[in-house]
Amino acid sequence: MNERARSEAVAHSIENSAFFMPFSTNRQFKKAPRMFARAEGIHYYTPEGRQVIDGTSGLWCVNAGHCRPKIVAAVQKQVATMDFSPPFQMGHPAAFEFADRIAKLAPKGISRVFFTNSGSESVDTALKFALAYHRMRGEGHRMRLIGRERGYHGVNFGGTAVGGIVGNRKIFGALVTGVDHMRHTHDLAKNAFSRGQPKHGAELADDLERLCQLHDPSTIAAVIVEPVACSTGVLVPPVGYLERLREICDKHGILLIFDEVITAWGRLGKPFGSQFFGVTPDLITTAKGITNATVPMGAVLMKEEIYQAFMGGPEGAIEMPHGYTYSAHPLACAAGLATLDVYQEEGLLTRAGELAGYWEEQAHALKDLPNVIDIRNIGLVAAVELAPRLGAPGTRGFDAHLKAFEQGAYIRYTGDIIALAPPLIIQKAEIDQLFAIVREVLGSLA
Ligand code: PXG
Ligand code: PLP
Repeated sequence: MNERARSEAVAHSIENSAFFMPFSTNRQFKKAPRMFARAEGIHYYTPEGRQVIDGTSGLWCVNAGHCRPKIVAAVQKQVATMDFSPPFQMGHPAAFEFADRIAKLAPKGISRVFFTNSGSESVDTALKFALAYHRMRGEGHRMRLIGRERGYHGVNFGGTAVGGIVGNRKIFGALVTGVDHMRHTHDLAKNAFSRGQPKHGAELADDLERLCQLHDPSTIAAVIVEPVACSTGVLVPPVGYLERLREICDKHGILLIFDEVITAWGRLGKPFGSQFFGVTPDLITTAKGITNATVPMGAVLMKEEIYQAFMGGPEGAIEMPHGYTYSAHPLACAAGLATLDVYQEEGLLTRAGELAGYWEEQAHALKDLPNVIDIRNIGLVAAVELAPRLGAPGTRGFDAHLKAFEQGAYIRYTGDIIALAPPLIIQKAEIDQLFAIVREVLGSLA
């Protein structure tokens, strides 16, 4: 087969492929596929060999950059040594070692780790832990779960229910009962072009107090928020907001869960976003960067007192009837241990803090471009919000994504918001390259 015949055959097989792509425009995509074939460092390469700078760390997960030799070698060695080990009533050493190393990096007081395989599983696991914890303590009347408008907590039933993105919820029926939502914190009128945390909006946390008055606090088990809501367009918490949520939860005996699927693993310049903001939740959900995305994995971290609440029954009893076939999978643990080595050897868990000032300057320099109505940033994350086209919201964001790919940068978009979060190994000159492409793309958009 010659080159042309081969590429036509590939195109035909993609257009008719059985693959139902997740969260994608299947028909549109299959007619004009955008494919990656290889990755290294901060770059992807298309099947034709074109280099594309990874502006979003895959999906906010490849924090140490792609195909890091140490992580690759660890996974290769593990798969040839022991492919799988049952996690229920059996163990393998790497699972215990990895949990202990994670606990050492966690905020003070957070000392125990439960493994899952994704952020979505972490969220549903944490919600179940919250309900069960209250019940263990004789407070089984705490059944309500509070999320926030515009929150993203993955796609399982619990996470979809506490999530606050309408399009992700509306076609899935009643979801989970007993869920309510606080208002989101996005306020362009007061906070547009904030650098780091916006000044206005701490009082939005009082929405939790309002829900406490409505439902009675004794019915509420937990509140879950992303410290920075990244998927929904990088909503940075106003100064004082997270502190206020913590206060209200303490006052009413409600558990506070921080969903750190994205904000952990150095994205904000600390191991966990909780440490960056100086607010400690009761439970933390995470995933993604925990293994540098090499092997799927997630985790729920919890305070010692939550763990201890489960340890009061007879010794022969299973303390938590919950877990996944692949919890603490040997390949994931091997990848995770090697990932922590790379993070620590290269100082990647604090590097975003060193780059944040430069990153912020480069991001906000896009302010003069047409249709830019907001720029926000924190750690090594930035978003550019574009005015929607009249009658066609979301098309400007999608066009930016397409054009950037053509120009050599992979960037995420949600509606008309562009989100940037490159691997933490990125160099200043490469930050310049990324923003040069974004500038050209946004400048050329109708
Ligand atoms: N919680 C948060 C805060 C997340 O960001 C999840 C839970 C779910 O994790 P899993 O591993 O089940 O996908 C996420 C995931 C995007 C994007 O483009 C963001 C996520 C996933 C896919 C795309 O912003 N976040
Ligand atoms: N469905 C069936 C029929 C199963 O047997 C299992 C696990 O044994 C599951 C679902 C759950 O799968 P996992 O543990 O991979 O989440």
